[in-house]
Amino acid sequence: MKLKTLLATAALSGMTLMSASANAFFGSSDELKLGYLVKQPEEPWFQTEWSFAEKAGKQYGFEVVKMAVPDGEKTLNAIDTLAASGAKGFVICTPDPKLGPAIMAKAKSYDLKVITVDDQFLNAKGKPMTDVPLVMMAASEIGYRQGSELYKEMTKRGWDASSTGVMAITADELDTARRRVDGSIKALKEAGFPENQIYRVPTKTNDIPGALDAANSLLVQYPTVKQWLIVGMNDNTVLGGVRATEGQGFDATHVIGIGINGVDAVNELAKSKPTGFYGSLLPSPDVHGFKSIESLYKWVKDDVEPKKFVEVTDVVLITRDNFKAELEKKGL
Ligand code: FCA
Repeated sequence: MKLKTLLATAALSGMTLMSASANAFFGSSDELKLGYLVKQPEEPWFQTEWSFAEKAGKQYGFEVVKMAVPDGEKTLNAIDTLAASGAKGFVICTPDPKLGPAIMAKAKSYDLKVITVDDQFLNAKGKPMTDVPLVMMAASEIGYRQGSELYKEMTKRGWDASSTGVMAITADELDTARRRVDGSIKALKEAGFPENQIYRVPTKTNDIPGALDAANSLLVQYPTVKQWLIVGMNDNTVLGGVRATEGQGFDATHVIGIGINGVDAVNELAKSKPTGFYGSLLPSPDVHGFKSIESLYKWVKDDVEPKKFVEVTDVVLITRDNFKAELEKKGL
């Protein structure tokens, strides 16, 4: 074979190989592709959103390209990859709300449609980008419920409020987190919990290790507190707080933690013995996953403008007693 022919053949087979593997990754080329990008794929919350997005994909006949975007660089690269695969848009829970303008600029450059889920974008001035469609939980209300349930359980246990402290692990730079924690504290105050025994501590990272560090630094400051109520924006934050109390010798009867997300608390609630993690508020990751990508699909396919703001309000308290039944009811 002449060198020229050899090279041409090699180049051709290389190309076929490439497109074959691209198809294996992105699915067949004629099916509509929509991305679903999440900041923390390790959280069952986001895995649940993914699986319900896929359910929508099966129902309507589109492919969901699931991508993990733990930081800004990965997010922008993911958008390039999506565009190259021929996708027409994506749903995203951003790793940082301040990336909003950069994400939108890149998406626009490829003519991709964007729907945000859970965490709202912020513009350069730090203000919410209300023009980008958003599906999220009713943060203040669900937080308020957390505070009410904590107070209710404390009363049920007959604790003396004067020797009880509230450990509120905060993440104020994330608007949904700030609203949940503020809602929770509001409920506790309104129920009559002494305001000067509510202690706030910021977490550096939104995971168990970050919350554990924050909680430890708070616990050493208040050695006389006998019982703790734990407030935080999600299950992992509250779990970090509970682990810290355990490390300081508090047992399950002296701690009440109530998380938010529900699906991230299943292993904890299934433990053979109760822990300080009393329960969790289960919102609707199924609805978030399904609705967000369904409206993206209708936008891309039929040009139906999505609603700018969809607030999901359903929430149920799951504890060791009812978590299996409640999760089953939602098909989780
Ligand atoms: C934020 C939190 C997640 C989840 C979601 C609804 O993104 O980080 O754990 O609670 O809101």
